Amino acid sequence: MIDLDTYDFGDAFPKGFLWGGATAANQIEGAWNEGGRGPAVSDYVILLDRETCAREGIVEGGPLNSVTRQSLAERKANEDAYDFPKRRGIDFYHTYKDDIALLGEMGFGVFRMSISWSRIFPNGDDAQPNEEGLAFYDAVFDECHKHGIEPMVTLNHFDMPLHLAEEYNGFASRHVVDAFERYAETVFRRYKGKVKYWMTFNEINHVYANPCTCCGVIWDQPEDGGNPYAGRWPEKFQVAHNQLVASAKACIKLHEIDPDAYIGNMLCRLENYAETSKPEDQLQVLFEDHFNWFFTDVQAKGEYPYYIKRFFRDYGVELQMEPGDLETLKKGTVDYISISYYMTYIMRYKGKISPEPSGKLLTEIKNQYLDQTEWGWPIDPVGFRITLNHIYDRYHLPIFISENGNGITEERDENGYCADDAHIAYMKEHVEQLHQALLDGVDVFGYAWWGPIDLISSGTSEMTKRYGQISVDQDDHGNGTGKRGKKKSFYYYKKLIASNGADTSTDNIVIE
Ligand code: BGP
Repeated sequence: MIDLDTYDFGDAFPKGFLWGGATAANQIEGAWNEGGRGPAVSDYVILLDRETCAREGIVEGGPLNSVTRQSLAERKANEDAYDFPKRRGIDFYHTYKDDIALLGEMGFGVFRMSISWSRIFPNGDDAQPNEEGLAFYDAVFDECHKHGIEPMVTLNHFDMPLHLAEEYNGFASRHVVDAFERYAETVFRRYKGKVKYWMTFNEINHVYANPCTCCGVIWDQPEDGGNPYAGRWPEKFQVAHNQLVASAKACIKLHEIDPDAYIGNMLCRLENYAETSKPEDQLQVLFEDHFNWFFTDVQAKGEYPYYIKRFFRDYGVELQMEPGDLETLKKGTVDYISISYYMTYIMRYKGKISPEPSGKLLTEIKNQYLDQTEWGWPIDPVGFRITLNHIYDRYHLPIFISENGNGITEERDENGYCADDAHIAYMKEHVEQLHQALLDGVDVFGYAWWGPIDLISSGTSEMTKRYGQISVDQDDHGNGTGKRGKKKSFYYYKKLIASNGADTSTDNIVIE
């Protein structure tokens, strides 16, 4: 990782800074029933395009990308009646060579991706791993290295073998912790020397809002049709505990198997502002911060933080621990901190400790000083610098930006080109603030744009919400040639990377 002592604090980023992009298996691979892969929960998640959402009154911020016991049974019984976009992804399983070549052309030094657990163990807990699945990732990693790209691998990015979800309720069960440890050990041994950077669970804090997507927990749909994930704090924190133990076990294993590799956490960082200067609003910010930091506090410091105990008391959380859990958490800490950063939030005092809003994708209170994306996500580059300082101040560990970006709608020409100036503006402003954070002394060693190639949205399974520098000719329903194209942002990011972050100007972009 980067040694900030050698950084000259000039216009460019530190030498060796990792520029790149991030994806997830369930959003790109497709080939859901090929190569010996077993079914995953995400294979039963349906398209929620704008029309459907408007018709059914569905708003972002709820558990969009999940299933309940009832909806899963209904979808399994009537497979033909539904569109399951994550089954097709963008066909990366077959196109990875060309896709990685395009990433290489942009000058990527890092490609964050995830392994599909059910491609390695089709049921999640099989006696033997699936050799075809293991060989696929060998080929992907080799292809990355061919183009000078370091693969960075998330062990679990919103991914759960269906069998483990249906039979064991995902991370609600210790059986799944054991299965995860074996899966992690299998891939660590196989890819030793090929993969230097790992991370355990994507946006682990989403257990608050959506334990299904994040942890493979399938609950019953309440009879009143309400949100199955509202409240239920004792169960959610038990799932979180199991997942934190699983994360720590993976860290311990990697350090045993490959001492030259690094492993990090991955937190959806929610940076909060108080609505007013009222101390109570600021107190709410403190509460919300605690609930967000909680996961990273355990993963980086190796113990439960003091503040969570009050919450456990107030909400009747009594964790079931197994002997050795606390020692495992202590020993299995992460080597670096990784976050996704998309936006900031505004907090108003609610009269009691209440983490309910955390994990929601949209704030209830709009920030009048910020523009928003078409999906209503506030755009806050300065908040990015603030959050990086907060993280470094708290942990003093190297930081990797796992995700940052904006989803937009676009019109492409027949070559797949479009002038996606909104992506460029978002990147420019965030990279400039990231540079400021480096000048502040924050140790950041890499930046991954979310979705450098258009992919299936995590929240709604749309293709319409595009993040990529590389376009994909595919619509929400899977129509299109799948052909890749280069957008204006492709040339912008290429130029930015070539200058190691020094050239963020938008007026000298060369379209080749
Ligand atoms: C993060 C997820 C990603 C990704 C991103 C954008 O929460 O880690 O998987 O998809 O958000 O969200 P969306 O795809 O819903 O626009």
